Amino acid sequence: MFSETYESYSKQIEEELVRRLPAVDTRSGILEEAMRYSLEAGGKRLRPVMLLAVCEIAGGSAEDAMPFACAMEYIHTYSLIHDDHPSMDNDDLRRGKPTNHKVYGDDMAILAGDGLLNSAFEIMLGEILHAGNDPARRERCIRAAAEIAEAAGVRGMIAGQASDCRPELVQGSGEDRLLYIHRNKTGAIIRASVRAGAILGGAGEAELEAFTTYAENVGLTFQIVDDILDVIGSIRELGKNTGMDAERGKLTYPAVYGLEYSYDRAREVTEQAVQALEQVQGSNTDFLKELAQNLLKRIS
Ligand code: GRG
Repeated sequence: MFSETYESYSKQIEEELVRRLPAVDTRSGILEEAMRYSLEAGGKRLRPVMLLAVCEIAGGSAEDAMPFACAMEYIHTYSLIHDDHPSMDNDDLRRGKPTNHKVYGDDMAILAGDGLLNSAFEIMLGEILHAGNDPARRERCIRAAAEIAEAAGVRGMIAGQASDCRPELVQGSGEDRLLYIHRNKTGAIIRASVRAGAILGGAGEAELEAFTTYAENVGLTFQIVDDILDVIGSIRELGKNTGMDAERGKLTYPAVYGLEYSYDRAREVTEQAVQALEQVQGSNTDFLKELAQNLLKRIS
């Protein structure tokens, strides 16, 4: 049941992702090709799936939330293109294919990332404009867009990436420093996906809090699992090179605490995510619980 529901959401997203992309000036055709290349290269679509699912659980419709789900995937895909760029991680494989700059060149890869990021804001602002005669929906769309903007920005993912590039400059000690990077680089947009979905679905304050705790724990599990997979996974499974974190001296759970503690921590944090959903009353949250537990399956 979980897999069918996940596939049904991701199929809807696949159908909409390119269709909703703002039209690129035809004289800049190569730009559109580069944007579509990474967008259509696959990927789990985890963030938009969570956004749509939470919106429905909170009482909204997936259709109304779709522009925000697409915006979230545009932002995530842009971040991967820039992260892979020679000026950052310099990776040649992503989603099982050559990275964007390997195919289109450094210049076009930067612009394809920029184009996707900007498209996210165009699509969300378009939705706010269209909600003109429905003040309640307009308000929800503005709040959702603000959540996403903050999480993708300099108090979220961009700050996290900056710290990941210069881990030696992050203040604090032990798990604090790790958490700071993980919370921002990976956690922020997972948290925003869930919160935006909840807001669009009309969740009340208590529900929103519960979804937020869930999302923060899922975000952390996701990153710990990603850290572990970089040590134990294979290129075939992951569609990207492995063993790179250690080579680049990245601050990761296995690097700081070893694999055993990392596994324990991932299980503990998943349990906290599942527990948080007990506070969401009157709706079936099984899909979200299974989604959290499924992340662990990647390392079991
Ligand atoms: C360039 C501003 C900027 C940010 C980059 C996302 C990110 C920040 C860096 C990616 C580096 C990385 C491998 C982080 C680990 C977690 C992560 C985000 C993995 C990729 O996400 P998945 O597994 O990918 O959801 P798919 O391909 O399934 O969408």
